[in-house]
Amino acid sequence: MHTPEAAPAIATHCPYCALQCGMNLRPEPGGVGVAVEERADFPVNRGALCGKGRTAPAVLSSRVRLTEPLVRTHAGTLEPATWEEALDAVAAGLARTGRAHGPDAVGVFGGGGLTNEKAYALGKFARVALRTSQIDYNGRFCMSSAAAAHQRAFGLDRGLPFPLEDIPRTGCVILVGSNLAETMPPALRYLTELKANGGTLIVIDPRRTRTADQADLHLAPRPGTDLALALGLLHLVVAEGRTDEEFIAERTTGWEEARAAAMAHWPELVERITGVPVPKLREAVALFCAPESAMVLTARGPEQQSKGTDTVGAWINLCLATGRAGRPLSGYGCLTGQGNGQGGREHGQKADQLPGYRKLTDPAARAHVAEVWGVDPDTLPGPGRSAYELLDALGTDVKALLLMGSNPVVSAPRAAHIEDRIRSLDFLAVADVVLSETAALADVVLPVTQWAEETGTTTNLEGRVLLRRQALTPPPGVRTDLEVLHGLAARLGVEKGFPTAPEEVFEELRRASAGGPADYSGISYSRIEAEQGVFWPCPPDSPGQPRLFLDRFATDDGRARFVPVSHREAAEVPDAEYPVLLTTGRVVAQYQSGAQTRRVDELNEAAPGPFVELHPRLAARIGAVDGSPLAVTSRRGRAVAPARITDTIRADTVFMPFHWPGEGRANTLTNPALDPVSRMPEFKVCAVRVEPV
Ligand SMILES: Nc1nc2c(c(=O)[nH]1)N[C@H]1C(S)=C(S)[C@@H](COP(=O)(O)OP(=O)(O)OC[C@H]3O[C@@H](n4cnc5c(=O)[nH]c(N)nc54)[C@H](O)[C@@H]3O)O[C@H]1N2
Ligand SMILES: Nc1nc2c(c(=O)[nH]1)N[C@H]1C(S)=C(S)[C@@H](COP(=O)(O)OP(=O)(O)OC[C@H]3O[C@@H](n4cnc5c(=O)[nH]c(N)nc54)[C@H](O)[C@@H]3O)O[C@H]1N2
Ligand code: SF4
Ligand SMILES: [Mo]
Repeated sequence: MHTPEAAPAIATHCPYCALQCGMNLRPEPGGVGVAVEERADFPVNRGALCGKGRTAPAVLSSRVRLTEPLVRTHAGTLEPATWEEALDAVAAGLARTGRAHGPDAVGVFGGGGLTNEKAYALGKFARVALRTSQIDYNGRFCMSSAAAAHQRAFGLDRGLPFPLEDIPRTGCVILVGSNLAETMPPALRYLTELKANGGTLIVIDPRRTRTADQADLHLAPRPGTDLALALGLLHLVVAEGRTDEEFIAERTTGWEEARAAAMAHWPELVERITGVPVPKLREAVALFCAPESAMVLTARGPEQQSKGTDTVGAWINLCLATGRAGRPLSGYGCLTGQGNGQGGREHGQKADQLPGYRKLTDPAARAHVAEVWGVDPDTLPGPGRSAYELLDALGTDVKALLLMGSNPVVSAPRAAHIEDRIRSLDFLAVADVVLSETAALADVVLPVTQWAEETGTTTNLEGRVLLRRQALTPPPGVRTDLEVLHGLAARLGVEKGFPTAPEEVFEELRRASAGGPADYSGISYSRIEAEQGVFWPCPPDSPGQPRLFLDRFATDDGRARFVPVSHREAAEVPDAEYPVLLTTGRVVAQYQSGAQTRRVDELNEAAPGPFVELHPRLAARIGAVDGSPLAVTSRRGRAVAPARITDTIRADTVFMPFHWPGEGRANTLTNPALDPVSRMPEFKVCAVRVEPV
């Protein structure tokens, strides 16, 4: 709608996923809302948006969001309070617990949707204002296995070592456990362009998804068997003489051990484990090895397993053995998920980490960051627990929690147990934009501003640092997360060091990250705007690095490291009592725990509630009727949701999306078995029983 006084559009990015699509926001006359407009100049999405991005302004409405702080009364209800009362109550609750039980009795839980500035400030708040080691965040549930495998093989974790624009120009892409067509719809274009250019696409997913529909070859392994599959392909590569010996000799170490491990996974064995026929394995190897360049991209399918790190390692080994890494248009990459899934893992809200992707256990890193923070390095705590272990410790070792940017009542594995743990806390404070299922359990709820109402940077799945500019004045009753941390720190006796201006925080982050693996010191707000984003690492005067590892890997000797890995079973395998495999994931119209998207009418109409996807053969065996309720039971609990019968899923597997609370909550069922390296829970495979209600 055009009016004479229409304000100029402001270029920004979507609040949701890691694609961080560019969009323009035009403030509506009167300053109460914004309209989303196409932003064709931003290269990642070139104007295209999915339904979530298009409807994001609906969550800005005061009808669905929090507009005043809430404090729990003696009668047990949440009632409106002033900001002074609310912040006093939070500071008192956290300080009381710390005094009574020591600083590590106070926990902090963050989110990969928080901007770099917020993630940085939250990590600093935990270590400097609370002096607790007990901080982690929901990114642990997201890409932590790929991050760990990246570190192990390449010495550096940036999700994609190349920009998305390289994808259409490579020869073959293996997409492992990513349903891009639903989880990053505008990125599907890169795959259709790949095919138009003569490249081939292999999709590996137990379901024939809308993404798999695009593939030249679709392999549908049993959930939890990707490790065997990757090893089987490597076995064939060796057996067929398709290794790149020159690359292996010049650019890698550890091949002999990795080769020996792969040779134990002969094709017939792999067929038995995965359910993928040997001829299809051979076809995949032929497609992958024929062109000059090729890529492997993984997402949550292979990563959210109790062996996710080794599984990603096996895919990296395949790339290294065939010389498809550290070369133009070739490599391994992870499609990170959350809006700031990349930056959120770099600046210190992770249990073992300091800003700039530095290690909390590294004395030089501690000294550098302590100097920026103006504290004695000896006062910085050591590493804490991982996300699930932290949530599991609530009410026992960890008695008070500050939560910012996650809704674990819906999204954590074994959610009924985690909900109990959260209820058993002495004190819970939640900063959120809506009254999420977790916020509803809090003693104090702090209503915060949203993407269009504040300024901050995110780092998208390519490692491209982006700027979101404030486009609109927030409602009077809300504050920014940075103002919350400033107010709490002051009440805890730390007057300085928690500025509220995002750019001031970013300037400090630049200094704190300088010289670290994720070096942002050469990046500024004005540079980001002038250049459509800047790729890290970016020391001063660097142009930024869209493409990594072309000359050397980030290891001490510059060589990539093969890691010898072998297949092992999922933590839980089907048996007589629980004979079916459950896997979980997403649908296009809902985002994560649904806290935001379940408040948007258009999205609810498209995806109104949970369901259980199952094959007609399984349906016939158990007597399931399409649309009728099914009970799904695991060792953790029972969930009920309507059956959705489709032949696009394996007959031994059912699928549930995890976006809803209540009876149909998928995470009531999931198994919190953790990967030993990344501490990632096994969201993608557990054993269940399925029966009509
Ligand atoms: N619409 C929407 N988009 C989103 C999000 C959202 O919630 N909704 N969340 C964002 C975030 S944070 C993330 S992390 C990404 C996630 O993006 P994706 O990883 O694409 O999403 P998922 O649906 O979790 O899983 C992808 C696929 O893995 C398959 N899968 C299940 N088990 C296995 C297995 O054992 N092996 C293999 N190979 N595949 C398996 C599932 O069938 C599913 O199709 O999406 C981002 N985008
Ligand atoms: N079964 C199953 N479970 C899963 C997964 C799966 O595939 N299967 N995937 C996992 C993955 S990959 C992820 S990433 C997690 C995500 O799950 P969650 O961590 O629960 O993520 P969200 O639902 O995005 O929760 C973000 C919360 O923070 C609020 N919020 C948004 N922006 C801000 C902000 O700037 N400041 C503050 N203070 N609050 C904000 C939102 O309103 C929302 O309540 O779920 C995991 N759980
Ligand atoms: S694909 Fe992701 S970033 Fe793009 S509009 Fe949709 S949710 Fe937003
Ligand atoms: Mo995620």
